[in-house]
Amino acid sequence: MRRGAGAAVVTAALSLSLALAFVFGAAPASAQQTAVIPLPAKIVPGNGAFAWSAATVIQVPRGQRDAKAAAGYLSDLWKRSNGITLPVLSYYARPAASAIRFEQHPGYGPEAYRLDVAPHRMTVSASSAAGLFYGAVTLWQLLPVGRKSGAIPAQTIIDQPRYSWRGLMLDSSRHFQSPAFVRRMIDWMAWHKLNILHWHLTDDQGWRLEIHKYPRLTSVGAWRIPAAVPGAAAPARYGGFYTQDEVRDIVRFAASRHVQIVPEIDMPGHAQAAIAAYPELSSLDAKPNLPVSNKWGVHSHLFNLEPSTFEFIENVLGEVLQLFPSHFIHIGGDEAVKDEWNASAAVQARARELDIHDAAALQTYFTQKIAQYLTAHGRRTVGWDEIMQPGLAADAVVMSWHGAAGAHAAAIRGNDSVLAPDPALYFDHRQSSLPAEPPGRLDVLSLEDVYGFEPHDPRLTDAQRRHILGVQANLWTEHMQTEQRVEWMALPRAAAVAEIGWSAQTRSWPDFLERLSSMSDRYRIFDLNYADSVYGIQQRFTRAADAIVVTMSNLPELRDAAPDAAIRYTLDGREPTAASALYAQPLEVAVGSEIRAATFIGRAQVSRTWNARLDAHTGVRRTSHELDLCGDGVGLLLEPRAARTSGDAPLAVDIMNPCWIYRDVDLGQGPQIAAAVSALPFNYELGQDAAKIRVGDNKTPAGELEVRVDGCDGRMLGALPLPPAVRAEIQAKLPAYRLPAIAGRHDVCLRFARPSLDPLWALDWVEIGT
Ligand code: TNX
Repeated sequence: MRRGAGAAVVTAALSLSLALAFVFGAAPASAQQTAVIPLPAKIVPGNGAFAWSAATVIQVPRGQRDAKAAAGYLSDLWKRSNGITLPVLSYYARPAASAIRFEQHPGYGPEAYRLDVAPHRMTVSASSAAGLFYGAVTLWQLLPVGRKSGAIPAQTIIDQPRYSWRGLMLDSSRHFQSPAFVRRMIDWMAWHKLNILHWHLTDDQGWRLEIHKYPRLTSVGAWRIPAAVPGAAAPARYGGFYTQDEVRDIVRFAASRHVQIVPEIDMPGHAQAAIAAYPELSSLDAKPNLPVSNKWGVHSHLFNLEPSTFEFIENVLGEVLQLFPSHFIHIGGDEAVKDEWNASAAVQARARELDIHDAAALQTYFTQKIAQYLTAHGRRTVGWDEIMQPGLAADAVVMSWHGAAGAHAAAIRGNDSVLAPDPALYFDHRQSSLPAEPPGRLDVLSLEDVYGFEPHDPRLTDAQRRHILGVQANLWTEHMQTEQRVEWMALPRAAAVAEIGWSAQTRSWPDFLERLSSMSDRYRIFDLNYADSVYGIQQRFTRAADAIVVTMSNLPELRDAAPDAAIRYTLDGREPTAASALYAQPLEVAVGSEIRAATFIGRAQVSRTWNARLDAHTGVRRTSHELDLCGDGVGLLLEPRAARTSGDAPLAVDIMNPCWIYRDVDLGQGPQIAAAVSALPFNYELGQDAAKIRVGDNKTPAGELEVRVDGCDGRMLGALPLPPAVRAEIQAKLPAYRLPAIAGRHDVCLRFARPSLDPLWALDWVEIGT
């Protein structure tokens, strides 16, 4: 498997490679005092320090199983991060000069704990197993990783979470992750004190949970043929599912990490994979023979309302309840467009029988029936905010994704709710505008943006506010083809969610960023493919006579928080170090040079190394990342199937309007234009919106790349005909073309005129030169 965005990014113009191994110095001293994420509620400094080494022992009172479990967890983490095994001993076994104690006492809140660090002794006290566990997590974070001994400043930490729901949603339908990956995710969630894994197991593109009673759900529903451009050979089938044994194993592991898994079986929409397996579930009167979908977006297929379908769903949920002991069961409810229900004679007949007069009320009926089943089995229903309709059961939980409004409306009407708003906590957005980001939604959701999300709405009364259970970020995986990419999209943004969900309302971005450096050490030790975007380097190249001018900068969110962050670089092919040249102003370098750069804070390298070889194309050739998009329809970062001359960076494209602007080009000499393009499958369900996409305005059979000035409907300077899509799957370089000379500098618009929606064309790079 390819490494996601940590992979090499190679362009003809530049070869960018993110070195996977990089040397880091120590984190700043102040951050090491209490570099805990999420920030504890209260820290009281003490006198002296606790000295620890391989001679330190962990002690638990005899018979306290929860204390022993937390102690064992700490010992295990410590072994993994520092390579030393601290024995877990019974309390009074032997006096120790350096002892860590876990003690269970009454009087603490459900997840609360207290940690006393004193010379010779550290003590974790809590009432619950979770509290003891979180005490262990905090204690572990006080230890710098990789060391064999050290001292922790004396202090008392008194801590408890702000919210009881601190979640991440993992979409295993759009792309499948291995059981090992899911366990690994639960493992790192635990050391962020994240306690809910909402597991999105079914959707139009795949049913991922083995159900014994309905084997076709996985033998058929777990597999799809991925989309390809028209005429291309069909790709190999894609899919996978979790066996019930695997699920039980994951659930057991999650319990040991105090993570509750909330499974989601989406209904009545997002049901195409199930309907592909069992067409009788469909709302179409003529039962369809549907494939498992290979498209993204909102699909039209809904479950019908026959008693046999409810029986099917209840049988499925019966097995789900056996597997998942969670209080909460998520039944989706989102994006159920009612066209099929409105068009179906059978559904309409049912509606008349039930005396229900509109389709929205039918969904309410649907939700209520399922919620009653879950209530009868002692569980609470969770659904996306579309379930919030009159008559919703009082104990149902509303998960708000249409911004935060749904959660607040739910709280006002007395339903518990979870904030999982789009876009604020939607981790399918890229986290910076740097070309190193993997595919995803184009709008940037930076670490700082996530950190700045505030769940509290001051308009709520105290009683209403208690209905806000917490926060959750969602990892929708349409564009996360690999596990490494899921990790990149999740980390470190999950650390910000942890802090929003656990810590008090006051937050400081510079302080968080400082503490994150210690967390990043942990990510590295555990070999997690976390994003270092916040420390990334923006580069720009321009031509100056025979030389290339290289301009570099850190992102504003880093400059504001860490004014001492600096870019260091080399031009001799060596790795940059804390002693390398400090970047202070644009560099003029010769064609053929190689530049390597990284961000440093003090002596510590905080970004991966970025590297580019500058050649004749540098500063002339621009990739889709260096151009502007013409509009803001649905911006995505997409990855064509084939290798390209611009390397692996995904292409920035607005699927509603594949059109780019190259700003400020000198057209005085009638320059040559050359471009490389890629054909992508157009696999989006857009409903009515598809009609808004301009197609059919092509003049040659496969369409052309139009070159215009004075706006995208302005004067046409030329049109580069496209090859058949199948060839462009391997990237097509369009023949060079000389533009007419027009005086002055112009914004050049590049847009695709095409015969049909599929394929979608994307501009890989364009070069306008003499
Ligand atoms: C909307 S959020 C969806 C998902 C998509 C997501 C992409 C929600 C309840 N539905 O099906 O994956 O947007 O960002």
